Amino acid sequence: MESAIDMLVSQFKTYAGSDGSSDTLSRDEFHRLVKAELPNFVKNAGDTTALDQLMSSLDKNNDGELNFLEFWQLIGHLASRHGGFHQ
Ligand SMILES: [Ca+2]
Ligand SMILES: [Ca+2]
Repeated sequence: MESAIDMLVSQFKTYAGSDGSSDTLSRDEFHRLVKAELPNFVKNAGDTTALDQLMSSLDKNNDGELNFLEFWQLIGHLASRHGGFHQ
């Protein structure tokens, strides 16, 4: 489990670091991450509008960026659904 967390953090940082602020995902960084790393788990991963809506729903402090904890909610939801747990 620790190695899985290491990988998530490392991939988050890789995508988040494309621009000046490496702690958060911008809209473009989020789109790139989902399309490359979560193409099957995220419904409509190729749909720009759907990804914008998904990002807004995760962006709890409405600053237009996703910090790690905001992003983590998505991983939790996807993992839960993938595992067949009740949501
Ligand atoms: Ca960034
Ligand atoms: Ca945010």
